[in-house]
Amino acid sequence: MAKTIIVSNRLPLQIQLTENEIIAKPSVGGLATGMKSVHKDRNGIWIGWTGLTTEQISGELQDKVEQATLKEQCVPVDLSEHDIKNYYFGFSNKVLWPLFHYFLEYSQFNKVAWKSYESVNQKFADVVLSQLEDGDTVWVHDYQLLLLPKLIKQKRPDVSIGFFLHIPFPSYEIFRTLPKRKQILEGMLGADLLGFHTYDYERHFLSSVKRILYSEVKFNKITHDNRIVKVDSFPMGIDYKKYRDAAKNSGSESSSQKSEVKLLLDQHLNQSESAKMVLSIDRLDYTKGIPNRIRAFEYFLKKYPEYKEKIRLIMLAVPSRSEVKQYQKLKRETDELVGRINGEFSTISWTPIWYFYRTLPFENLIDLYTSSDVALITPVRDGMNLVAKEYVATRTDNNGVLVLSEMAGAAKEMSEALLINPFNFEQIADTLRRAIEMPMNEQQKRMKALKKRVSRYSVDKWATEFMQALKETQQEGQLITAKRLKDTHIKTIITSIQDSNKTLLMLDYDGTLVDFKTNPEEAKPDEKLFKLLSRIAENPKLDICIISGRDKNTLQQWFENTSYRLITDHGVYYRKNGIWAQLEILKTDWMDDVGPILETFVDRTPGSFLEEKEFSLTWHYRNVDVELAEKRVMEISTVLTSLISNTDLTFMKGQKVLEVKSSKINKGRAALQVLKNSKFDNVIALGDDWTDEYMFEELPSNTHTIKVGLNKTKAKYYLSRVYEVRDFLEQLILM
Ligand code: GDG
Repeated sequence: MAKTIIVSNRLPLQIQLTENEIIAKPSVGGLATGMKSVHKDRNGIWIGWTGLTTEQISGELQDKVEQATLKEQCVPVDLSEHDIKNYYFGFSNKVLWPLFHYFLEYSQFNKVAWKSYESVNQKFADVVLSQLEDGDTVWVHDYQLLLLPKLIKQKRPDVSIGFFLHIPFPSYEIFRTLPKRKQILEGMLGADLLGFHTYDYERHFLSSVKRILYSEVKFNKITHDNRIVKVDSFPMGIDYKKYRDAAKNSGSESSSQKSEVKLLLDQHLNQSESAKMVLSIDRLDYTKGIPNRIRAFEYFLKKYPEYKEKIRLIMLAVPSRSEVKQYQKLKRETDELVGRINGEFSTISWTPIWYFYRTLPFENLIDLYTSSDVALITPVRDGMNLVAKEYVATRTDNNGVLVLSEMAGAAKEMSEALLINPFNFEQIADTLRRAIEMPMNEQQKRMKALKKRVSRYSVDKWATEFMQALKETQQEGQLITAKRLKDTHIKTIITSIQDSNKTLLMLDYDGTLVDFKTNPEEAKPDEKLFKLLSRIAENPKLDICIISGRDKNTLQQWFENTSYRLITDHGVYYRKNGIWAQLEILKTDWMDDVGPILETFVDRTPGSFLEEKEFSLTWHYRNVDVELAEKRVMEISTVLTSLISNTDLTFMKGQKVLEVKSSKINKGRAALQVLKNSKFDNVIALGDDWTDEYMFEELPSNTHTIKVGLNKTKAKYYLSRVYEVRDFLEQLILM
């Protein structure tokens, strides 16, 4: 049975090593809960690191750990201390994490860490590939594994791969500073569906793809490597019922059952009618805006001194990545700030900030949520922020106020919260006051609306919707009307060659015989291609014809020493038996009228240029800012449409070019001219772009037409890449 393979840096397990036993217990984090329906209920497996390095579990222990994880439907990836130091701390947490959270100055690129990131992603790929069976689906998670989708896709193009990024995707202006930006984007684009928490992250990602890889992007679909990659936003939710039920139970405890934390909290709240509690919970991370929050709270106490002795900020900071220098610095800064403020404001009966630097058990977390009148969640940058949603879920009486940073992904969905800019202390202080003073009916109105959304879009729904979208992406991919060229079809083609007197093999050049290059001069034929073609040409039953939009001189130079037929300039010139002829008699006086108009666009569009070919004018825009180019292409199209109506001119949009030429020139007409009065009784035609569609359309219906790439086509078959074309051609030699 086909299964889903979930891949994340860490397995959702807590491994305990005792003297003679190893216990793997499922952990109960948000992701593990959300994936339950995909993982355990659907017989899936989860691949990731156990949290123990190779050095810690050498020898027999390793087998034991593996056995224990397998029992939980998990497969471990073995990582060494070196891997953790470099791949995890070095690249993931010292380069990607700060950069993706706009902490450009914290992002320190180094080669060793990058190499390790590459090699660990490969380790993950090896484990995934070893577990993959036909029909399986893979779902990769987060910034530690950005290269993994491509590594899997390269080996198994048939497998459907999803990827979800849990942190923000930064604006292009930030992302472009990453030395390995191209590799990172290409790695991600190995997936068929890419998910982000918000539309903004999706938008930033698409902008980087357009500007760095120059890939074609239409709405949320990217054409990359002859595949369609879909991008969408899926805001992650929480296990709403779990938090709601725990909050209900926490309210019904007798005082002897109450936890220590709860008793402490009660003590504060019972101090006076007006005693209020403001809560903040986060990992101790510089993205969470902890120092800013403390300073803003200090400012609040100064601006509104009437709240002294009444309001208390209770701050839970969970230890995190304490091996990294910036986290150590943040810890010192937080300790000092709390110390200074408590020193300055405390009275005998009141300390303004209760600060816990530790992880609390789940029940205590619930106690904090249920006892707090206000949740003050003010990250300077946060992918989503689940704490905000958990606070809402625990408000069983619909009271309480959520003050939330607009820099958290969650703010996009939680508009009924009081949204603040975490850098604006004035606004934070005033909003805190508003939250404390908010009338109960307003609190309840806002909280009800928040709860409705948080309960509806739970983490389970998030996972199910992602999987559903991935399935649809896969089905859309199958909508191409052409059939994939399989061995049985190749056999039929070979038989047709054997049964015919003479077969014409029409081959487009760029994108069919060689990969498309940004700089066209780099796409010269390689030695292997020359050999391949000359071996095919040895067969007396086959004639090769290269049909291309390239100019006569270039193709003549490249194929000077061959006897192939050549059709150049989209069908203007034809070489047969080494002699060139012009297939169409064409006028060029129109260029004097159209040229100056195109020049005005060149002047207004930095990076673009005009190429005057013998029979056409081509406006090139591959170096133009993508968005400006889109706008200009629309403008030029409008101008040209009215300019060339009632003429025999036409214009075509190609790969980052717009070409004006006579409508008499096209590969279809040219191909038919070659066939006219010819000895060919069988034709095979291959091409990748839409100019080849004319050829597929015009050639006789029994032609074996093969499209290269996954775009819509009139061809009967398709192959997805250039190397598959070469494999196919190899078989024509061996027949
Ligand atoms: C990343 C992104 C995105 C916290 N303290 C304790 C404790 N927690 C739990 C909370 C919550 C989770 O940890 C924290 O989740 P966040 O979403 O707030 O933040 P990150 O850890 O930074 O997560 C973030 C998330 O991925 C999901 O995509 O939302 O933006 O940065 O569930 O309850 N749990 C317990 N004790 C604690 O002391 N038991």
